[in-house]
Amino acid sequence: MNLSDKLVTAADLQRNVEESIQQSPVIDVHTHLYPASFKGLCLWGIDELVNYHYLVAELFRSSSVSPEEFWKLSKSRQADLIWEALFVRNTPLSEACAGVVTVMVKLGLDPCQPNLRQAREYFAGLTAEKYIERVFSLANVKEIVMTNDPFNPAERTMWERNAPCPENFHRALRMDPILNDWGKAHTAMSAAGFDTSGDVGARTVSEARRFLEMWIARLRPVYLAVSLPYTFTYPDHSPRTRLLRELVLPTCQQHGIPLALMIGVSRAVNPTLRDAGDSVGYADTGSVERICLENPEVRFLVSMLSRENQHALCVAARKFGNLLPFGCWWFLNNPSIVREITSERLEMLGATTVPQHSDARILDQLIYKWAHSRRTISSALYESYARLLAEGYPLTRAQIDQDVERMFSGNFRQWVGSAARFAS
Ligand code: FIX
Ligand code: ZN
Repeated sequence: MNLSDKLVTAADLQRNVEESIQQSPVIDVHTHLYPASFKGLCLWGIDELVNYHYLVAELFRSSSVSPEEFWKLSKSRQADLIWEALFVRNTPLSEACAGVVTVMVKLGLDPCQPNLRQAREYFAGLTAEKYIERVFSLANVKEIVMTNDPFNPAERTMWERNAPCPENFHRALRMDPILNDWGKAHTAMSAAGFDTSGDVGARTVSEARRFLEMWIARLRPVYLAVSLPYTFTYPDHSPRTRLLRELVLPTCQQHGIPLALMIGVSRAVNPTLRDAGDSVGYADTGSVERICLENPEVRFLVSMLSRENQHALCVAARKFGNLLPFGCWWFLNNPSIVREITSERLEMLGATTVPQHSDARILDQLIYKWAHSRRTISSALYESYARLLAEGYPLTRAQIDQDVERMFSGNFRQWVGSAARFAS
C-alpha cells in the first residue's frame, strides 16, 4: 500500500466514501421489473409511479374515498386522486412520496404541479426501451434480478412465446404457491400436464421436480425464491417442510443455485387494499439457522421483513457461511431503518452482505430507491471507516472502492456464481 494514498481528514474520508458509493454500479438482487419485451408487465411512467401500492395504502389515510370506490376508477383517475391527496393537499413527507419527488426532480419535472398533465406529456414522448436505458444510467444500476412466477398466467405466456429477455435482466424462479399454497400449485401443475396430487407423495414430488426442471431450463434463474409468512417454522409437519426437503433443496443443491428466503410477511391483513393490504410479523430466526445447518451444500439468500429480526439474522450469519443476508425489505426500506440495519451489519459482518435491493415494481423507482439508499448506506459506511481513521489506520480510496464493489455487486455475483452470466 502506498501510504501517500492514505486518507487523513474526516472530510477526505467523507468525500471519498460518497464518491465511491455514487460511482459503484449495483446489481439489484430483487425487483418485480420486466423488460420492455414483456409489454404490459413492464410498468413505467407517472401513472404507474403514483399508483404504487405503498402510496395506495397512504391514500386511505388522507382521503375519504373507500377502497371499493378507488378500485372502480381508471388507473389515471386513481393517480389523479393520489396526487391530489398526497402531493397537493398534503406535504409529500413519507418515504414513498419523497421517492416520487426525487424521480421527478431527477427527470427535470416539477413535483409541485397541481396535476399530472406536465408529467404525462413528458412520458408520452418516451419509449420503454429508451427509458430503461435512461433509468439504469440515472440509478447507476447495471443489472437487476426479476421475480419470475410460472404460476402467473400473463408472465407464463410471455416465456412460452419466448419473449426476448436482455442478459442484464436476470431471472429468479419464484415458488410461493409450491411452498405456501400446495393446493393451488398442484392444480396449476396438473393443468399443465404434470401428474401431481394434493398428497405430496413420491410420484407428485418427481412430477413437481420435472416442472421445476422445465422452468429452470427455460429461465436459467440465478436463484430460486420464495416469500414466507412470519409463522414459517422449519422443520414442521407441513407439506412445506416435505417439499423443501424432497423437492426444492435437492434441486438447488444439484444445480448449484442458491435459495432466497424472504420471511416475515402477513398477507392480506386488509384484503380490500389488495397489494397494499399486506403486513409484517416477527419471525423465527431459529428456522433459518436450522435450514442452514441441515443444508451446508446449499447457499441461502435471506431477507427478513420485521425490524425485530434483523439483529438475530446478523448473528445467524456469523454462524453460517452459507447464509447471505440481503436488503432492507419493503417496510424496512426507510432511511432511518436502513441506516440502523446497515450499521449493525457492518459492525457484525463487515462488508460481507448485500446491503440493499430496491423491490422496484415500476421502472422509475430504481432512480429514487438507489439514490436514497446510496445516501443512507454512505453515512453508515463513513461512520465505520471514521472509527478506523480515528485509530490512525491507513485507509485508502482503493480499499473503500473494493468494499463498496463487494457490497453492491461482488458478494452477490460470487454467491450465485456459475448460475449466472454477469456483464464484466
Ligand atoms: O414478496 C415480495 O416479493 C414482496 O416484495 C412483494 O409482495 C411486495 O408487494 C412488495 O412489492 C414490496 O415492496
Ligand atoms: Zn418483492
